[in-house]
Amino acid sequence: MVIRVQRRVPCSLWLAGFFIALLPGAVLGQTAADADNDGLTDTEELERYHTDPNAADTDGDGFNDGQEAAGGYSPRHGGKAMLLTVDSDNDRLNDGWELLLQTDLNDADTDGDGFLDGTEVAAGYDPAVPGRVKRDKRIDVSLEQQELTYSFGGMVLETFPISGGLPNTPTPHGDFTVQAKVPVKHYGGAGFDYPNTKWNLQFTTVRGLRYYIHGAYWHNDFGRPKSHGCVNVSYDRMERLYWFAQLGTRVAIQ
Ligand SMILES: [Ca+2]
Ligand SMILES: [Ca+2]
Ligand SMILES: [Ca+2]
Ligand SMILES: [Ca+2]
Repeated sequence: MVIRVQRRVPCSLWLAGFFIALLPGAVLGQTAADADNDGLTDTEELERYHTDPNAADTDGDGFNDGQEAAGGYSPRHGGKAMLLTVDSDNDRLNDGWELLLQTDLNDADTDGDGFLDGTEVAAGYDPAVPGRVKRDKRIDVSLEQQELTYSFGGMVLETFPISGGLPNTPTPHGDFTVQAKVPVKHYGGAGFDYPNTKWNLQFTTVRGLRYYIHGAYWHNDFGRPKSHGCVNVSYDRMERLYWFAQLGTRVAIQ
């Protein structure tokens, strides 16, 4: 019986089995064990998500931990709390970005250098390496795709649809930087009036007109050109991008 099964195993699987046999049993056990069968390994639960490895639904909201994590929901905070909108350790860095940047979502100062994880990211320093180790921030806008991506140290934090300029009021192309952060602005012109517009990142001035990436509360048509030349972002996303961006952060618009 055993011999028959072995004969059916392809050569590549034989080799894989050989190398797996060389691994210490403890390592195999750690990486594979999922005691509560919720889709997250015990190690992921203990070291990354800080969920209960023996309870499939740590926050008791009816969805198991693995389902929630895969869908971008927090397995710790119940209901429809998203990983991007909760901050388990109150260090100003949301749980979603902590997982991406491999910091500890339950330790406010992962690298133990005296600065909160969120403070380090806001200032452009690596929160996982002690001291002042700089990481590159950049914002990329594709007008063709009507999409914005921003990254920290090469790690993409978010990608989402935007609304750039309409054909008669195009968004400038080029390599820019964040020149000013303006919390609230009043946009107005012929046929439009948008007071109290939040989270405005100025990136260039052309013929006396200042151009911004900013929140837009007056439409939900992201993914299609809509603006008078600025880059419109939905409010729920713009607050995080505004927090992330610093004066001098690169803005590439193509
Ligand atoms: Ca588990
Ligand atoms: Ca749950
Ligand atoms: Ca945090
Ligand atoms: Ca730190």
